[in-house]
Amino acid sequence: MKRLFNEHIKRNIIELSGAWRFLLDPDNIGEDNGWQNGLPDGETVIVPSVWNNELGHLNYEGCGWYEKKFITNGGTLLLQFESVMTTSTVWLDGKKVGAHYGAFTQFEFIVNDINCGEHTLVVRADSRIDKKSFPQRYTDWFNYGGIARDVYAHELKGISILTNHIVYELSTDLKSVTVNAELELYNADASTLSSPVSVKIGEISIYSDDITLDGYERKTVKTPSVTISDIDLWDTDAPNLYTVTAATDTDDLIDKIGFRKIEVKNGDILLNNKSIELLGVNRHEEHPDWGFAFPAKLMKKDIDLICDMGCNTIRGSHYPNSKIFVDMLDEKGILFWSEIPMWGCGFGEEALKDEDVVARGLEMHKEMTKFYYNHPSIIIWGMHNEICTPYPCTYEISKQYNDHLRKNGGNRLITHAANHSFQDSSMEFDDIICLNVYYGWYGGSLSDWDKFVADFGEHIKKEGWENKPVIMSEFGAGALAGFHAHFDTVRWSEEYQRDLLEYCLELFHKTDYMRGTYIWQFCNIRTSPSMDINRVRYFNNKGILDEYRNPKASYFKVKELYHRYSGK
Ligand code: ADA
Repeated sequence: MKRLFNEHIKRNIIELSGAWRFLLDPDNIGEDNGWQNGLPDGETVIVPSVWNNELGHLNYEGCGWYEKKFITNGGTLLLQFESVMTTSTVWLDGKKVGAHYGAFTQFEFIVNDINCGEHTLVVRADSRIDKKSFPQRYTDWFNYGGIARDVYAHELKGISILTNHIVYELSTDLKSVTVNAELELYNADASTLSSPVSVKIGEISIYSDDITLDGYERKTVKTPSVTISDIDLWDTDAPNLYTVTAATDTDDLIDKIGFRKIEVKNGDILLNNKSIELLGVNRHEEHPDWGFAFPAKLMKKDIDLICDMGCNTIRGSHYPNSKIFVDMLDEKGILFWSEIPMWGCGFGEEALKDEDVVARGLEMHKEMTKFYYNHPSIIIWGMHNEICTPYPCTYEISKQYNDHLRKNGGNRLITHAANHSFQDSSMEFDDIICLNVYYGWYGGSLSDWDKFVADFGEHIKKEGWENKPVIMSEFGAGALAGFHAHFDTVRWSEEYQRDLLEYCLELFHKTDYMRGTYIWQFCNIRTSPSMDINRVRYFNNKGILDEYRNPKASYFKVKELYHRYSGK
């Protein structure tokens, strides 16, 4: 996995990113013609990448085949894919090893008895959309296809460590922590093996014991709780991280953890017992020249810009972001909202009632909580975005997703981004209520905001939700970079966007029951041709910066206001 640090010292990792042979398959004939044994033809492409950035393939939706030859010492291999868009099927030496659905979460396949020498890995990525797709056709980002994040082959030896979740609870005074590990172990050998297993946090051992597993046995081990005193908290101003090392005699898994407490109390949000106002932006992990195959160097640049604006949080709208990006947030002390790509305006009632579709969302939540569990920066799990909550079936969807996130998501707040503010029974499940509202852009005018804020304040009292802090999770306006005019005349001008954001931020900041804002959006993004609503240039132009990260007038206004609100 591409991280800010090495996840393994003992384990041998073969990085498979780089040159792959590639061949488009618009008629999906590849499997019938044996391409899983190796491509008959093709060009060299560099992975990670999306084919839509290649000349002539901008709007291609369909199958694309990738082939990579690599040499290994053999034994048991764990094939790790950080993101393939969107349906992927994987073969090794012509033998199918597995398939996966979902564009934004990693997946892994374990294969045993591999000979030492050269092998052929083949992947079919399929970006087609149908009635059971997740998200659906109508979605406000571009439907890219390809191997969008990195690929690795791990050589597993003996008793191996697949995941290690550090479960903890801070003391009331936040000076000590009670902690245990939840390890997923796997015996990569055909024969029964025993090994010592240890877990250390920093230099402190929290577990050491022997374990015996049958051949190819997989087992979850929950270690006993121990208490560590005099810990250094993870906070936005002091993001202290601890290195966690889990090891057996033949394998290891290294991660980072930060101890922090996030909670809601009496309508406020508390980080480490201190009230915090969330000053944020919505950000897509997208760039017109890389699509969703977003390079780590640009992630740093985006974070620097977001910090320059005075933000303390980012919403990863609308899908799990690259782990290395979340590592960067852990290191910088930036708070993060992570969610699955349930872009609700595209899900009609038929889709929301389709068990396969709802199950796909639950699987994505399971993958998200499994692979992002230890990141201290993630303080919010988003169940979904703008699903049509007046449909009765959405309550059950929210209940299902909320149950999973509560049981398996660690110390985080749970919410969903709502665009039916006064008709949303799913808010019952939320720790914080989050509203997507666009007065002044999709209808209405700035003066409508004041009445909305007053009415919603009454609504939460009527529903008995006064203890739930409210966040404005989306609001904004489009602006064409370089297009200037006076505010009260011209939509699409930078000044119109700037003044709308100023009006909103000042109103929300002074509203007692509101505890945060996520502006829509950090920068312009390429969007889908299916978006038939005012997407000039086929871009969503509501960025505070343009798609090349050049600032619009709004950038400087947001920077002025967010720094004033935080006093930093
Ligand atoms: C919705 C949606 C965003 C974006 C926004 C817009 O709130 O959640 O992804 O599409 O509207 O720009 O209209």
